[in-house]
Amino acid sequence: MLETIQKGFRTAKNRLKGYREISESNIEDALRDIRVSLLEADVEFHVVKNFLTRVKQKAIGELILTRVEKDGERMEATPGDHFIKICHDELVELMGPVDTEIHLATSGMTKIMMVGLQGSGKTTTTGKLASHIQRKYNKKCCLVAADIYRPAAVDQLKVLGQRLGVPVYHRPGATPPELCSEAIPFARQNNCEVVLFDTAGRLAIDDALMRELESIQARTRPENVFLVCDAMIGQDAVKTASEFDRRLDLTGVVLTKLDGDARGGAALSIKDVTGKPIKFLGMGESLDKLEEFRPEGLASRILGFGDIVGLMKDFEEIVDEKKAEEDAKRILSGNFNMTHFLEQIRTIKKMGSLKDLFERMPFFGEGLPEGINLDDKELVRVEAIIGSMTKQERLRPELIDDSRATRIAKGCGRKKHDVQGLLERFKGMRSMMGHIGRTPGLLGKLPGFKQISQLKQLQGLDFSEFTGQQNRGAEMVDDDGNLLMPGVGPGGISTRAIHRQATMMKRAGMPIPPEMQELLDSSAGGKGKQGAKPLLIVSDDKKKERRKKEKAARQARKKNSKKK
Ligand SMILES: Nc1nc2c(ncn2[C@@H]2O[C@H](COP(=O)(O)OP(=O)(O)OP(=O)(O)O)[C@@H](O)[C@H]2O)c(=O)[nH]1
Ligand SMILES: [Mg+2]
Repeated sequence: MLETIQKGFRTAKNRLKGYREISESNIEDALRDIRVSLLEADVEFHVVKNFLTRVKQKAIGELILTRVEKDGERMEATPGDHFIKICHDELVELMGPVDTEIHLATSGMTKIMMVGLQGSGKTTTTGKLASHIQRKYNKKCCLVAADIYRPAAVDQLKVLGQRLGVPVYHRPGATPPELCSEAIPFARQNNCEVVLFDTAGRLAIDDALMRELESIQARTRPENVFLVCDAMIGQDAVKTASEFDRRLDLTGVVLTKLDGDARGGAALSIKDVTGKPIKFLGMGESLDKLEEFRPEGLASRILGFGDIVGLMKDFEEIVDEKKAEEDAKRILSGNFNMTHFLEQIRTIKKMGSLKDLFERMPFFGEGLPEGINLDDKELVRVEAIIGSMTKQERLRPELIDDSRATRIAKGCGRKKHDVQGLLERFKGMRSMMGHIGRTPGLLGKLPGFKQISQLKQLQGLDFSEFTGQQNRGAEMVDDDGNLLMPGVGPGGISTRAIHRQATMMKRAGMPIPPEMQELLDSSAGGKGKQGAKPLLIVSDDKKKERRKKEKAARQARKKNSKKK
């Protein structure tokens, strides 16, 4: 999503390359790129105009700090960076502030009314929202099937209710306003604290149905009236929102189908035009694909800096913090086996698709490199391989020799070299983690675990330096399309990767563990050079070579001793 807008900002930033300051003349081209991309993305014209005026005002003539010292490290910012920061702040201002709370009734039942055009995603969102409320507020929900016009509508909601394990109210023959008010005592009897009304859709705004909604509102006095809007309809979404708001005084908007090829214009205009906040984003058809709307997050995504905050939230919700810390300790002690690895994979799987996950990381701000296929099936494959290992093999992967690898491969329907490839990657990762982990105090600073918020500090740094992914994306997958860990490939851990790690850690104010320093010292001179010598050689070729040499040496020794 949002590719059009992203491209505009990227081009604009590039236009400012090479300039030492932002001036009236050099900013014009950049602003034009943004204007075109915003209009193409269907952002409302006045919104675009005002946005650009504000950006321009802030950007010109402001003193730009290009160099700062932080913790002894010198950091540089270009006028392009500065410009993007201004755009980011303005985007946040345009879409914010954050307002994702559900208004809860001070006493008694909390009522939520869902309204919107036909097919916008009301019913699906009703289900998603119930699931969200049960998780976040720990309140039991009840759904009300108040769409009596579309034949399958009631069944659709009942299926959702069943899947969520929540009661669904409907009485054939009743009118929608009757259904909604009757549902309140029904919900109470079922020990529910929140009731959600799924109303009928309309093709266009029509008066009869609008009056029906007004009548439901008058009879039930809902604390929340949410308009569900399909983001794909662009500017029309904004018009619809204005009209619904005029009649029903909306609490907020849920934008759906932002996972599709929506151009994202609605997200930027709705708040500005209607004054009503976007509360949630629908990011897919399944029940877990609802995100709380955070302008910061969307602004970062639009600008291509990834959505670190969103990622952190996902981690926090899914990963049990205490357990994560234990995991981290174990991983970092190098005392990490295949069973733990499998658990990690399952956690990642719970967080959604790999592609989703990666797209939200800052390293891939400019989109995933072409040709990279982040295949979720890869996780399934890895799971299957580990699944056909014996318990002992999982605990001590070093036991897996050639014949065991053949057996495991048969068991999961993969090739022997798949099994071996996985083992190599696993070992590489384990030894790397072991090296890093032997320094106390470092633990919480590694991303992915308890203090993942540390990542935030790294925002704005050049991550490509750390991951080495820029223009080198192809290294992320091997010949068989397997996903590789950055810096730790089947060829071992590369010198460059260690140097990148060290640079990142220094910048983040982390101490460099002695083991790592040792590695760095021993590779001095190799830094950054093309074809630098890998430090830990684990590739098959090299291993063979080494074994050959060792064998030759052994034989020579034998010969010598025989001679004696
Ligand atoms: N990709 C994607 N599809 C969605 C999303 N939300 C809903 N859908 C799909 O959109 C279609 C319509 O969704 P519904 O929830 O039935 O829409 P509705 O507004 O209740 O439709 P009516 O009751 O007919 O007015 C379904 O196929 C949903 O699976 C979303 O966030 N992303
Ligand atoms: Mg519906």
